[in-house]
Amino acid sequence: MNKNLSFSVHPLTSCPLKSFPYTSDISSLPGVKLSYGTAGFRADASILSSTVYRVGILAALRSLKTQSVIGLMITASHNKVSDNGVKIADPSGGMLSQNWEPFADTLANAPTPQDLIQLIEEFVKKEDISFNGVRPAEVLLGRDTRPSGDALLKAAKEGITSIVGAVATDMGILTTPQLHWMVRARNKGMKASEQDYFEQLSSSFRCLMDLIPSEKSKFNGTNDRLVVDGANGVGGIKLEALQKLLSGLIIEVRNDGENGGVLNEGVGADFVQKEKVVPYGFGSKDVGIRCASLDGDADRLVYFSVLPEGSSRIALVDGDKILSLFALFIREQLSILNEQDLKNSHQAHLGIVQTAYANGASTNYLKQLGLEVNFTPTGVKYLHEKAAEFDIGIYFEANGHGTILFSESLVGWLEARTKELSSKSKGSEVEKAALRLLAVSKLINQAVGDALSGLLLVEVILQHMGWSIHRWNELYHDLPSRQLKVKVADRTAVITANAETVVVSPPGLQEVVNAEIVKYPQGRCFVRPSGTEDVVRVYAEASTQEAADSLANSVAKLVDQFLGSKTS
Ligand code: 16G
Ligand code: MG
Repeated sequence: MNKNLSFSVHPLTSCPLKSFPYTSDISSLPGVKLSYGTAGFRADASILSSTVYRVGILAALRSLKTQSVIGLMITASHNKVSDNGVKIADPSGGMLSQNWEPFADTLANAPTPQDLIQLIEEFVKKEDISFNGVRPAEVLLGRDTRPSGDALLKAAKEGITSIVGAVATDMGILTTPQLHWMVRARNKGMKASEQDYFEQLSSSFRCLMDLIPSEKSKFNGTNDRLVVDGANGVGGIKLEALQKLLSGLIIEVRNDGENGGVLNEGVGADFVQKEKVVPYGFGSKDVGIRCASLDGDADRLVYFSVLPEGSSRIALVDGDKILSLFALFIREQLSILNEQDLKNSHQAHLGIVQTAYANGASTNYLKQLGLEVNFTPTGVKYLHEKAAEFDIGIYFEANGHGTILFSESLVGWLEARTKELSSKSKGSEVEKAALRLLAVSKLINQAVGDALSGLLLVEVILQHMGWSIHRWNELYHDLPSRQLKVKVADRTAVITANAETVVVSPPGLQEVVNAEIVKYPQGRCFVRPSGTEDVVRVYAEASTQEAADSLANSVAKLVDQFLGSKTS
């Protein structure tokens, strides 16, 4: 095939694709069908270069279309080290617009270079994408620590620069949330280097620390100590750099990839949350110490403490509990503002967003606090979109991905109000509450869930409350739950509604699932097709572990009966 195929993508727009390398591509492998899904394209790294090249083209086109800087991140998050993946950050720093996902899918699966060219031509025409000669496409590139990242970066750059005028800026090895943060900052005309990221996080952390009420017991002894499992990935390395700018907190990073540990192997937030055991490098010496775990690209965070029984078991403090801690703190500050600030014309609306995987006990707890709890399907893009509807929207998945979004109008109001209060009622409770909220909006990543910024916020809130990890974990007790995977002939046959809580197809399945659920006290169960694996997932919750296991097992059998086992 022609390696340097020159052609004009759009005759009217002079947007030529200069070359077409990587012709032996994943799309020609039998049985491989790529889907952008919830987390971008992921596969064994050895077959990904053409996909990454194509996503490079897509990123440059997206930049031309939006006239903004776009991000391209090379990572497979918590997958094994031999995998890699690629995903796009939109101008806001959020996930790629869902409107473009079908294009991403067809682009990645185009069987021949000619098909690819035709697809691009048609898409450019349909979307009316042109290069006006003034603002060329610009794409910021990031990659995690995977050894395959370098070669894939090269493929991405070639894809990007195959669009005339397009600029690919390599930002180096980064966490996924760092890249999203940088894209957002660039498009807002703000400083966007890694140093700027570290400075923003550390200065807002300092500000929150300074605002801790003096009567609250600050951490002492072992309590200012945190041990972090870095998943042998990029997060630990960045945390070590960040902590040099912090005071009032002693962080020990383990599994930082330095001592021969393998990325995500027996370590990391995904492992800890799913297996509920200590990650490698942790054990009985850590009983009683506050521990946290990041995933491979540091967009997930969970906490845990090692149980004293001498086993490898842990008390897991998952995304739901991080959400609950954040919600308590934000609610406290908002109620000071809403009740005590007479000038408060901006009664801020706080909304919580969870998925069906949130433990029912966490939802009950949040509702008992009087908070509005909303549900969306699984996947950050859905949670993020919903949270953005509120003045302050807090979203988390149980797996530890989440953040707090502040509306621009609330941030603007807080900025103005804190200025006013600093001259008229300096040191008042109202001023402190407004300053705290403003600092949280700067500390917590506004683009995407970020384990590093989330970790700093957890730490400062625990200090603010004077709480140990055990006190925090006692906020509520999780209902026992069980997750199962069912391999079926075609998982796309399962269609769900109401934020994945109800199966609408195949017909009749939900009815028999309901008939099972009613047999169990506090029973809850749902069935959904995975977005990342070729399986159907079953989640069940009930008042005892045996009951949760039994409910999950019976429903898994029903799924199997309705959908048939996978035939290879
Ligand atoms: C992806 C999603 C995560 C979701 C998970 C569910 C993003 C960035 N990541 O990792 O939010 O919880 O998929 O996987 O959206 P599943 O569909 O296989 O259950
Ligand atoms: Mg991740």
